[in-house]
Amino acid sequence: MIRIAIQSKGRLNEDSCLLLKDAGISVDELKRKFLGKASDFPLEILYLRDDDIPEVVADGSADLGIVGYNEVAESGAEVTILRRLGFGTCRLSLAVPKTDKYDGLSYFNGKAIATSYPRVLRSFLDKNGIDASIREIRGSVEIAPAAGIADAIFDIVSSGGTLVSNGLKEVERVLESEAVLIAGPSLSEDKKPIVDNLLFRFDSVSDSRGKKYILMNLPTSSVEEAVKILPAMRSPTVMPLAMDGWCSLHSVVKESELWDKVEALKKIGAEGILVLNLDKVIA
Ligand code: PRT
Ligand code: ZN
Repeated sequence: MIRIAIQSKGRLNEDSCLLLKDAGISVDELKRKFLGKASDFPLEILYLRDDDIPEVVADGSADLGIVGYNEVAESGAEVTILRRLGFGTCRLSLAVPKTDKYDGLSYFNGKAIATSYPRVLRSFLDKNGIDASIREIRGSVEIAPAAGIADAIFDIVSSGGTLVSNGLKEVERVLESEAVLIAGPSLSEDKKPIVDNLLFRFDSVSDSRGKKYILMNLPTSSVEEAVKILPAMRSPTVMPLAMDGWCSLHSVVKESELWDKVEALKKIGAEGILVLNLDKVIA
């Protein structure tokens, strides 16, 4: 049995639960309180505030955790990043009142910066030789300049909408973040195969995300061209059709490239193109 800590509510909860579900792990939602148990995998789920996850994993109370990289960096906890998970993307940035003239990092010398991420900010300022004071505040950091609490802020930015609506502008991107899967410094031998199995499942899920299965009929004479358009895991699968001179071609494409590829394939004679959802890619 292994234990994974995930956010109990908040921005990462839904995607963390979806990742487990897509990996074929069912958790009884009704029993979801503090500690849940998967019915079909040797896994316990510990639901916590995100701030607590790095420490709990570092001290071995949980074997794994799913948390924003920003929290890992701020905690300084001794954990290993096993995977970047591709959701919860955001950045930690410095922002200043939009009417201020900003001409580089020296702007911050002698200024007060409000943040919930003092450790990451301190290390960035020290590295750049900037002498600024840090006002640690929890929540609503973006109102600090207007409220006269600080001159600037250092906070999470995603779309940037919050900064704009508070009369601020982003001037330095300091740390890029996304949800990460973390592990503690020591994992007992009996738990390793379970973690490996879980990683294998997570990798299959992330390989299939954003991809589509595509199949079509194609004149045999166009196969060579089609292979150039559709480089699949090895190469597309080509199967003969009953009609002479035609074949059926199957492949996997990134959703973001789908329409460009479809257009190119139509130009070389592809017909009856079917695009299907891809459930899993098993390496
Ligand atoms: O209760 P708990 O302590 O568990 O949750 P929390 O309130 O501390 O964190 P939560 O749920 O807000 O965020 C969890 C994680 O999601 C963060 O640690 C980040 O890794 C990630 N994440 C991704 C974000 C955002 N995007 C985000 N936009 N966390 C916060 N925000 C905030 C941001 O601070 C800003 O004030 O959302 C606001 C809107 O952002 P804009 O730029 O889109 O306007
Ligand atoms: Zn939090």
